[in-house]
Amino acid sequence: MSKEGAPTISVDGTGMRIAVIAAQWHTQIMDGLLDGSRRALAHANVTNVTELRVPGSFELPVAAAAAAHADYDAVIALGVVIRGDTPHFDYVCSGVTHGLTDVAIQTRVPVGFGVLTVDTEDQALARAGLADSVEDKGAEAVEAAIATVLALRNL
Ligand code: DLZ
Repeated sequence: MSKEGAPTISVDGTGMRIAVIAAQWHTQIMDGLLDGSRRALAHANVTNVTELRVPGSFELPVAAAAAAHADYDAVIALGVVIRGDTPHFDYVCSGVTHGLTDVAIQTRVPVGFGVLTVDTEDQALARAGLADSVEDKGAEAVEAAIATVLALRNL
């Protein structure tokens, strides 16, 4: 998946209460994703933000579920999973992807999917919102979640 075809999303999240759940593996990349999410939240005028750290990406869904049940308007999930030599990568990616999807559907609280699932560290660095990155997936996850909160209000 590349940035080709991605929309330009401009959102106003004034008054929203948002939880950012971030894993801790791959520190430099995670710091980039977190900073990107903070920039996007500030840009969208969101001041009521709770940041929560969990050990790995596999733990993101349970924390996202707890946040969704704690009356947050949206949850942003941030993580980095880099392929290794064993099938573990596939299980973690599957668990976090299906888990976060379930949380959003079951609770109807939008979940921004800022989890990088990549083959190499370089691919993750390119998407981490760092000075040399070409993409900012932490910010994109925030923008998508806020846009979805606003969209659901029209139903
Ligand atoms: C075990 C593991 C491995 C091998 N790789 C990653 C990774 O690249 N990114 C990540 O966020 N977490 C990884 N983990 C940890 C799992 O997500 C989880 O924290 C552990 O399996 C404990 O439940």
